[in-house]
Amino acid sequence: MSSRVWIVCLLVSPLSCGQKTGEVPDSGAPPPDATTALPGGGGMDPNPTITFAQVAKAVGIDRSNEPASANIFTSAGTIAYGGWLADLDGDGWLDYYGVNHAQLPHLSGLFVNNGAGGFGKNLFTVSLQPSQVNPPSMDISNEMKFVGDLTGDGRVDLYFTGWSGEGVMCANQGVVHGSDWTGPGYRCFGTSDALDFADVNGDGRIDVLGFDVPSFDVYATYYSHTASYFWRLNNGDPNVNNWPTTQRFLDLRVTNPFSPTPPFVDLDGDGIPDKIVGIPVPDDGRRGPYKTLTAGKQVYLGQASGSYVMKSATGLEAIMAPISHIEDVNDDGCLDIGTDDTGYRDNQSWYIQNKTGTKCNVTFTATPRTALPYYPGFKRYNVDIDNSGLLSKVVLIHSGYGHNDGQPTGVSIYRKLPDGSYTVLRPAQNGIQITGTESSEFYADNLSPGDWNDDGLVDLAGTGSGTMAGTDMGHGLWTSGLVTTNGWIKISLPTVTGFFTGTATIEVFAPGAVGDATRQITAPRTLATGRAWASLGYHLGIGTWPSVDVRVTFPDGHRFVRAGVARGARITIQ
Ligand SMILES: [Ca+2]
Ligand SMILES: [Ca+2]
Ligand SMILES: [Ca+2]
Ligand SMILES: [Ca+2]
Repeated sequence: MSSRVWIVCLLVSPLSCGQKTGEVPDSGAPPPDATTALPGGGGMDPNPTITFAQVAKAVGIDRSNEPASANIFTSAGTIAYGGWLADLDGDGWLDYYGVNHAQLPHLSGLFVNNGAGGFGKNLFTVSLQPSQVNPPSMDISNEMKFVGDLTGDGRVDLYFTGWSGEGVMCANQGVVHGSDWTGPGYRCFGTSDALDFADVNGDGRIDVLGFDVPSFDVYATYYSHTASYFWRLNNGDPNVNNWPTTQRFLDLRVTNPFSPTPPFVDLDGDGIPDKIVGIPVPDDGRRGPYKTLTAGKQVYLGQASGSYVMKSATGLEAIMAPISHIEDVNDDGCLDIGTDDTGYRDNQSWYIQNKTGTKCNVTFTATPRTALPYYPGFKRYNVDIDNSGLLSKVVLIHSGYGHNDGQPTGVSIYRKLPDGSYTVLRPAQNGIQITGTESSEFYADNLSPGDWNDDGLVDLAGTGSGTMAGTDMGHGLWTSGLVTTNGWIKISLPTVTGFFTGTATIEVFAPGAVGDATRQITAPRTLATGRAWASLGYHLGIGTWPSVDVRVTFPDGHRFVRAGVARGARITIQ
C-alpha cells in the first residue's frame, strides 16, 4: 500500500482535518471546462472516453498457477460461473474469486492482489477447507450468492448455492500461513441455498433466508414460491446451521430493499414484509417447457396486526412465468417484477409498479423492455463508469432465447446523462467482449465492479464464454482505460465494520452545500451490517469539481463533515 496515502480524519477533532464545517472554499464555482451541468450545480465531462481492456491472464488470473502443496493441477470439468472482486485478506486491495460450476480442487480460483498490478498464485485449493461438522458438498456448490461479513469479524465471507437446494457458507478465518503459501483461509459448512441476506430482527447481525434441504422441491422453492422457508437468525456462530430459525415473518422487518425475494419483499414500502405466491399446477404439461409455469400470482400484504391480506387486481393474477427478479428496474423508487420462463437465463419480461402520488401502490403494468429508460437485458449493474457521480447501467444482454429485441449480445454500457437519459456504448465500442468465439452468450456470465488496480477508475471482473481471449477459460478482468476530466475521491470508514445496528451513510455535496439534498454530487451511499467492513474503500465520482464536501452519518447517529476534500483524495474517517 506504499503507493497510496490516506488522510485520517478523527471524529473527535474535525478541525484537524480540512476546513471547518460550513465554510465555502474558493473552489465553489464550477470549473471552466465543464460544459454539462449536473444536478449538484457542478459540471461533468461531456465526452469521456470509456474503454476496457481484458487483462485477466496477463495479471495472473490463471488457476493452474498454484502452490506446490495444492498438488497436481487439472482443469477437467471447467465451467467459469462468476468472477468477483472483494478484499479477501483485508489489506485494502481487491482480490479475485473465480467460481467454477462445481468447486472441486483446482477448478475455482482465489487470487490475492499483490498491490503492484498483479495477483498471486491460485489459493483456492489450499485455502477453502471443509468443516468436519456439517461438511459441505463443494462438488455441487456452483454459484456465488453473497460476498460479505456473515460472522461479524470484519472479514469477507462467501456463500455459495448449488443444485438440489444445497448451499455452502465459507467463513473467513483471517490470514493463515501454509507450508508454501500465505493468504486468507476459509472454513466451509454445508447448509441450504439462501434467497436473501439482511438483518431482519434488528439485532445488528445479518440473517439468511433459507429452507429445509431434505424436503427441497425445485418447483415449490424457485418457481411457485410455495416452499417452507425460514429465516436463520444470526447468533455469531460461524456454522450457519447452529443459528436459530423462525417462520414468523411478520415479526420481522424488511431492512434491505436491494435483495428482495417473493417470500419476503416489501412492495408497498411500509417495512412490513409482503409476499408473492404462485398458484401451483401439477407436473402434467401445464408447467410448460421449462417446468416453471404457475396458474398466476397472488400478492399478500403484511399487516402491522400480524396477518397477511391478499390484494386483488394487482395485474399479476394472469402471470404464469416465474418471478426471477424483483428490482426497481426503472429507478422510480418502487419495486418492479421481472419474469423469465427459463427460470434463470433469459432477458426478463417486466411488470412496472404503479404509483399513487409518490406511494408505490402494488399494482403492476406490463411494460416492454424497449419502453424502459435503458434496455434492461439479463443483469444490470449500477456503476459510476465515468466518475461523473451519476450511476450508469452496465447491462448483460442475452440473445439465446431471442428475447433481445435486436440488441447486440454481450455488455452494453448505458451512460447516464445529467438530464436522466442514457447514451449507449455497444460491446464493439466499450471493449468488453464476453462471447469469445461463440455466437451467443454463455448464460452464467456476470460482472463485478471494483477498482482492482486503485487508479480511481472502476474496473469489472466477471465471466463469460470459455473462449474469451486473454482469459483462463472465461475468468475475466476488464481494466478501465477511462479518459476524462472527471475526478473521484475514496472514503474509508474503518469503524463501520463487524455487526452493527442501523446504517451508515456517505453523502457528497457541492462545496458549502452540506445538507442540501438538491446539491448532492452523487447518490448517497448507505451501508448496512454484513455489507460494510473496515478494509472497504468507497469510491465516489465527483465530476469536474476540484473539491467537494463529505458528510458521514455513523450508525449511532453521529455525523462528521469534512469540507474541501480535493479530487483524488483518499480520506479515512473514524
Ligand atoms: Ca486484498
Ligand atoms: Ca409491506
Ligand atoms: Ca420501479
Ligand atoms: Ca481501475
